[in-house]
Parts: sequence; C-alpha cells; structure tokens
Amino acid sequence: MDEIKLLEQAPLFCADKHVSYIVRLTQQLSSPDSFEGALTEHLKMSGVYWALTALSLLTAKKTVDELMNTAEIVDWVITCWDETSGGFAGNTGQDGHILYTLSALQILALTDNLNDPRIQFDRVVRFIASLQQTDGSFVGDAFGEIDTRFTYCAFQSLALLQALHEIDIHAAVNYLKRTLNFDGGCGANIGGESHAGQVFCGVAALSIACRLDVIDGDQLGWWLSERQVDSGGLNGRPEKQADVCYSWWILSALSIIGRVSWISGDRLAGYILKCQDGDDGGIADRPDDMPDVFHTFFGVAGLSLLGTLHRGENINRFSRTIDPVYALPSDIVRNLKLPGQVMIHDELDSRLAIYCTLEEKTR
Ligand code: GRG
Repeated sequence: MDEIKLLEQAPLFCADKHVSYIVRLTQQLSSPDSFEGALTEHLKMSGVYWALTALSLLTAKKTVDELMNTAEIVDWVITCWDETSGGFAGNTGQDGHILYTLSALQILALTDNLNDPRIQFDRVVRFIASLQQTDGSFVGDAFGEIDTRFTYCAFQSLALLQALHEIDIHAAVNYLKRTLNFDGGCGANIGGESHAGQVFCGVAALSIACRLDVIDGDQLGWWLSERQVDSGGLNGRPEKQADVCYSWWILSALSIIGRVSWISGDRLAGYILKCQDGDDGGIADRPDDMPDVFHTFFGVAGLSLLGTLHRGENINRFSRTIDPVYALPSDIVRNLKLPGQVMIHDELDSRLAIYCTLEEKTR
C-alpha cells in the first residue's frame, strides 16, 4: 500500500478533543488527591509546560489564557522559585533543579512574563552557571549527576534570559563533543549509549551554541532514520519499541540537521494518529494505551514538525508552529531573537529561516 493511502486510512486528528483532554488533565494536576495529580506532583512544572505548549499549538493565545487561567499559573510558578538555590522547583516547597528551572522559564516565555518583578532573575542565572563543572558538563542541582539533558536545559534557560555569556560555552561544547559515539549518536555522558532523547539534547544545545560543525550530519541522520520501525513509529535506540515521544526527539534533531525527509513522515503521522484516544482525547505512547500529557504534547509537537496536518482535511488545525530547537511556538523564538543554527541539506523549512546556517563540509 502506498504511503499516502496509509495516512488517508489513519484516524483523523481530533484537535478539539485534545484541547478538552488537556484542560481536564491540568485541573487534575492541580489536585493532589487525583491519580494524575499524585503521580505528577513532584514534576508538575514540566507537566504544566507540556500542557500549555500543546494548547498553544492547538488554539489561539486568548483561548489558552481563558481555558487555562494563565495568570493563576504564573502566580503558582512564582511560588516554586527556590530562594535558597536560586532555581525553580517541580512544585511549591521543593528544591530548585535545572529541569524545572527550564520548564518554569518556558512557561514565563509562553505567557510573556520573563521580566516578572517578583523573581530575581540574576539569581536564576547564577544558579544555572553554578551547575557547570570544570570539564564543561552540567549537573542538575548541587548534588546531581552529570547528564547532557542538563547542558541543554542550561543553554536554553540562559538563552531565554539573554545570559549565555555567563557560562563557558567553549568548554560545554567540548564536553558535548566527547559524548558523540562512533554510530553518529550521543549519550547522556561520555561513553553513554546513543539514545534519541540525548541526541535531541546534544544537537539542540549545539544549535543554540551555533556549533553544529562538530556533528557528522550524514552519520547522525543515518542513525536517526534507522529508528523508524515497521509500524511507522520511531524507537529511541536499536531493538526497542516505538513510542510517540520519539516523534519529537528524533524529528526535532532531523529538522535541525536538515534531514526530515530521511524518514517517512506519512508513516510516522499515521502512527501518531493511531495513538490518539478518539473518544476522550489525548495521545498515548502506543496504540490502545492510556493517554497522558507528556505523550499528548510530544505527539502534537511531532505532527506540527511534520507539517502533515497542514494539508487536506486537517488543514489549519494548528494555530502556531513549534520550533525544533526550543520546543516553544516559533513566534516566541522569533520575537525573543533566540540564537540558533541549522544545517541546510533538504529544502530549508521556512520556520527555520530565523537561524544562521551551517555549510556542511564534504567529509
Ligand atoms: C524542553 C523538550 C524539552 C526537553 C527538556 C528533559 C529534557 C530536556 C530532555 C529529555 C531527553 C530524553 C532523555 C528523553 C527520553 C525520555 C524517555 C522516553 C526515556 C525512556 O528511556 P528508556 O530506556 O526507554 O526507558 P527505551 O525507549 O529506550 O526503551
């Protein structure tokens, strides 16, 4: 069966149901007595970022403000600022961590509150800079392990605060370079197995630093495209099951290195659409599993990157596009003039025209 037919036979994108699902779920996140609230209590900050960003792609900004009561969300984010460390916590009364600091700053960027006078942003910058180690790597908090996820979080957080100059970018890039593996991918630290989630972190961090020159685009593109399995979905490493979240981790990396066409977008879109809950909304990791806000965000974001649903019956189902480097709506990245670099290999995606480009050398 040809690929276009496969997509035609997939369920339609049920955007309105996803909007209702996200609004319903966000109310549950705020209730520690509910199942979802209890499960996500410690990482509520990221849950709220996933929900708000997914909604921002699916509905107009005014509707998001009304549906989510964003003013109340911002007040809550402020209560999660940990005055002792200077970072933001996953929820009120917890310790600051770089993961939740990024989610908090992304929420503030989404709601246009990056200059809220209640936060001492210079202390947030100092918290992030204090996490850098002498070899250039980053830990997540004062006691944590080293992980390239934290390098990406530090880079994006400081870019949002216009403070990238406060860290040693050169040392951080050298560390990222040492996490690259022979297969073209990269791991969480030096010698770590290549994993698609870490590839996103490494590639997007190098894009923010405008240092994509350290990557072999063809080798990495090959490893990423090998992640597509028979169902059309993507796995995170060899011999593993497909999961909707890799639609984001892999497509964003492929977008940055200009090689989205190296996988079949129609087969992937068909897979994501099959993971929707057609009755109650939401997207799951795999068909027939229970949806959650993490997979709903990454499924919607993956479809946005594919641009598949800008065609045919689903035309105009997205109100904004997502940026593959910052995982924020493209207009926010453009307005804040955030830095970034992309490789031009396939035709340039017009969303990425804001970035500087790398001329690839023939290896
Ligand atoms: C702003 C989008 C954004 C991200 C912030 C937290 C972070 C930076 C990035 C996380 C990257 C990452 C490591 C993603 C992978 C998440 C995941 C599904 C891990 C599952 O790993 P395994 O080993 O699953 O349980 P597999 O699929 O390998 O079997």
